[in-house]
Amino acid sequence: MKVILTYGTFDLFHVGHVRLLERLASLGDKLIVGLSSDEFNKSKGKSSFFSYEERAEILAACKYVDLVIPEREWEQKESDINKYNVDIFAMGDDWKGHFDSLSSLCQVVYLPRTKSISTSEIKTLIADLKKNDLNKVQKSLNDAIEIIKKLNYSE
Ligand code: C2G
Repeated sequence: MKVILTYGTFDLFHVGHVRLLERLASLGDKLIVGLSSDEFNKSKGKSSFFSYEERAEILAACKYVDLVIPEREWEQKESDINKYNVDIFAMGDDWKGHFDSLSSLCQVVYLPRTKSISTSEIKTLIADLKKNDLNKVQKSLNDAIEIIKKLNYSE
């Protein structure tokens, strides 16, 4: 039984996450995901849209994931690797080099990220959409006010 372990926030679950998990699952027989808790996210300078419970439910529903465990601190990786008899620790390559010290415990693998999608980009796109919509509403209101003014003056 070859066990794979990875960690992440996995907020606003998207194809970048799915494609990573699919590739990780193909490396072995069991894929364990250490999911960042809301508190740990704060220490990473992140605030996720979905709560830990919601993100865990979404991950658990992914066919590539066999077990979801909480990631509460950076230092838990070694004990998790020993506890779950992990053969491969793997992350997207934005983390390349960060976890090489774990290679004394198991194989460490960094896989290419999926380009042109990220949770932060999705959040930015949504914020821009909201801003554009607000501008359109504001313009419609201003146009309506102008029409009302003209109607009042013409009476
Ligand atoms: N990822 C990817 N392609 C993307 C976006 C993310 O392959 N387009 C990968 C990341 O490289 C990471 C995983 O998906 O391996 C989860 O990404 P995040 O949720 O952003 O995780 P992160 O905040 O990097 O947390 O202890 C490790 C940290 O908890 C990792």
